[in-house]
Amino acid sequence: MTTKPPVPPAPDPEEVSEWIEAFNEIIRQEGAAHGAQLLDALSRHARETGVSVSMQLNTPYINTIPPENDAPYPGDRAIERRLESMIRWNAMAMVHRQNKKDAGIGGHISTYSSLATLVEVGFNHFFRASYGDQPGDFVYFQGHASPGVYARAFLEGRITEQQIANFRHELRGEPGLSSYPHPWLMPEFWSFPTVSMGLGPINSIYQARFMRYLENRGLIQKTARKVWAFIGDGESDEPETMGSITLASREKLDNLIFVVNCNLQRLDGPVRGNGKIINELEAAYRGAGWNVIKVIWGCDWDDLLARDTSGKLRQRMEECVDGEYQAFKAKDGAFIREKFFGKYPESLALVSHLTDEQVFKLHRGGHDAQKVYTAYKHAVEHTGGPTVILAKTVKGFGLGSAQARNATHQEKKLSDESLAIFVANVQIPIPEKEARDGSPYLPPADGPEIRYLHERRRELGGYLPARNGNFTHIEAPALEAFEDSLEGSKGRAVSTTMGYVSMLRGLLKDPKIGKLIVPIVPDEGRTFGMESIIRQVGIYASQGQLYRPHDQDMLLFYREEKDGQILEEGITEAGSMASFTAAGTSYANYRVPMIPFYTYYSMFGFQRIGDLVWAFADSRGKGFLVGGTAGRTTLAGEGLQHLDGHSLVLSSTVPTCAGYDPAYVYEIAAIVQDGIRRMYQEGEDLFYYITAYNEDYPMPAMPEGSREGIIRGLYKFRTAEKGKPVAQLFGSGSILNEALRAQTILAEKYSIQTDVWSATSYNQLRRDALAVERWNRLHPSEAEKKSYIQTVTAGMEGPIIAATDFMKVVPDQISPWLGGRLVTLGTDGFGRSDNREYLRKHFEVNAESIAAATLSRLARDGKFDKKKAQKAFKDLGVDTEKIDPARA
Ligand SMILES: Cc1ncc(C[n+]2csc(CCOP(=O)(O)OP(=O)(O)O)c2C)c(N)n1
Ligand SMILES: [Mg+2]
Repeated sequence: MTTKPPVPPAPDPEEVSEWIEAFNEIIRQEGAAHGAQLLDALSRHARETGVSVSMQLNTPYINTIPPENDAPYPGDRAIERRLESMIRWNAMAMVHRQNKKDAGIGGHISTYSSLATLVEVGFNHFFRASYGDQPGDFVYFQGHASPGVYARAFLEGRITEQQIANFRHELRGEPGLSSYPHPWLMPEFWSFPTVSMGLGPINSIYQARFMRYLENRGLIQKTARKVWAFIGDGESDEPETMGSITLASREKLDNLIFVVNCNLQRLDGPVRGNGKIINELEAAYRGAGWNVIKVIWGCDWDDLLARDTSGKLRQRMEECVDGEYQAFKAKDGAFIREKFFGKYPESLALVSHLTDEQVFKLHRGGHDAQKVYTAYKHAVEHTGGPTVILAKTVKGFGLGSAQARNATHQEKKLSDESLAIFVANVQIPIPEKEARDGSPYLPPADGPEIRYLHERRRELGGYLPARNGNFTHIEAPALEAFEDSLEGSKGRAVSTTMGYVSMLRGLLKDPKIGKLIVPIVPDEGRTFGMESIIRQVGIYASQGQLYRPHDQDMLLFYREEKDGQILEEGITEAGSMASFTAAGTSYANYRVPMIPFYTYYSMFGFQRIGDLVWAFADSRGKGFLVGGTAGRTTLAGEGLQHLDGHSLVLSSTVPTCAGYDPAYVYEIAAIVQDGIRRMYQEGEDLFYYITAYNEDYPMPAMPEGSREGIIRGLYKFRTAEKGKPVAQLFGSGSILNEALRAQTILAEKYSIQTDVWSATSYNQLRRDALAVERWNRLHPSEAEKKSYIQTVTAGMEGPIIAATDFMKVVPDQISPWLGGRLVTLGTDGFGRSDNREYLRKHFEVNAESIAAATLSRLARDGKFDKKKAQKAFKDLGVDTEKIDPARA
């Protein structure tokens, strides 16, 4: 039994006030900084002597920056207010009208209404569109606030009235507007897809780090460019949002500013009804070493706080939980007076001179341009680390009966009356009928507002958001430059992973493109034998190497350098994917066409961070994902969680991802060479997923004439030795070797001749066939075209037995064009811990299973004796009665 330590008696209040008085005296005489130093020294001393002092990560629930430090506002507040009202109106009207016209088309009005001031202050005073000839700031907008961003671009004349009328109507044969930020859909407007919660924040952190990487490697000029990320408070619960915040402080990313729109609500209700999200986030970011600026109260609270000599107002601010703060804004001034101020006579007295309406209108900090401006100014001037601004706002701000309600997020349209009232309130000069219809308002081009708007943007170097996908295309190295990979291993047993790593080493030496290569690994470099690359180009470390590594004297020591080229991300596949995204979109964001190679444990790729890959594709990212330790039977020993038999299925779901499953190193070289050509020379929006295996076997030299087939997905690797083949064996990746062994077994034991084909990409074969099929469907009066797979298989004899180390559905992708000839062997089901021999036997993808399956099919086709086929299973050791591995 444990006994609780006795609770010490609370300190005597008189004793406490004596200490406070003495401390105040020090501050009066020596200043606040001196006071802070003394306190620091005192608490350090206390800890050293064993006195436990609690860590204070929260500051009082008031603005971090006191009113006396408010920066003078540089803009014309009256004009900015009018502009903001117009933008608010147009954003809301656009969503409202669309839902009136097309019920259920959706859209959001409440996110932007809470965010408007936060982004408008940025647009008018901070977001630079360029730095000289260099690209400007990067702004990650909250995805659901897109209507507001469109509404501003409409006033700027960058989005037409027709587009506004086609918000969420992208398929009408006229330009429309995508629901959310999607570079794929609006490639000249959006750069950063953010609408999947959490992806914007993590991508923005790694973007800021990648900016430093490019600067430190001398690939871009150092500028004052910032990465701004606007994030929801609800979104902050996503692990991706805050999972990498220590990287930002560790890397001293003072080019990064997070603005958390703390409207206290998410979709269903309050983010922290029973607590305070701002305090929770403050402690987390402060603990992680960020500069935290809370913007909780607007200027109209300054006077109340100055007169709060009793401290009761501050006490009330501390006491209330977010559920109450939300309710205050959903009710009215009388309610706030009674429930908030009214709890103590002292706090009630502070608002006795205000009407209920004035009490209701006391601003939250995030709706006060002055407070927001001050916070932003401090943030951009802060050096040595990232800043987070926690801005308190009201969800659905200004939407009358829809403000701060639990259902506010889902509000798509207001009543026609509410719209008319809104327009009258904020003085948008449109007739009531148009207001009720939700017509957009465009003030005269030569009026003060529009002139002001353009002037501000001119001052800040242009318009945002804007994406420019043009870049100076680079010439891909010729295939001959990959000579080492093409000539085979001369009998030495190596894995495709090893071969890939040597190929990468060669590419890094390429005089033209070597410096553009970005090798990325998530603490798996040694697994893939990449130590030599670490030695060759070093690991990027913004501080260089502050220690002498223990293995300094060894050839392959752990080399960290300020201009190192490898991004060794540690154990974070999400972070590594975010780096891959920053690098793979660098051609558009920085005008530097970086070529990332992200090499990882294939199981922890698409399945773990698939949504980041989807956003990468949306961003028109380029580069190579390389799934090492691929294949459900090739990676020995690791078992169920590690054996990957489906990354190729998942990669096939991404429209711009070309998935390849090469068996030999020369195939990888041919694929990579063609990939660089297509992505960086031809400028195609495309990226690659390539599997790499760790089974060692001799790598043959590239056969004459195989290049096209490798790229298109299928080529003949070994012709039947004696006479005409009666069946075809397709193999991919390391299982191609099993197909080759099966060819020998069939020939030697059963006198069955077969051809063996390397199927490098069922994904490419299928996409080509689908496209041809579609054309044929749409053009019945014209001569039918043939897809590559149809052309190649037309001359083949007999059934096709396809074996893969992935799920059967991978080869099955081409079955519609094979007229029932396809028999697939694959690795459906959970993996096991064992060696390759037993794994392949279990999953029925070994040579014996392939040979037996061939005989079985020939028997069904009447080309082989049925009894002999049945006996073959026994002779070849294939258990016909064991449990189906797909369900085992
Ligand atoms: C990964 C993911 N899950 C769920 C959603 C659906 N969703 C859209 S907005 C939203 C609530 C957002 O709340 P918050 O982040 O607080 O933003 P606010 O609109 O309040 O500013 C949800 C759950 C999504 N977009 N992405
Ligand atoms: Mg919210």
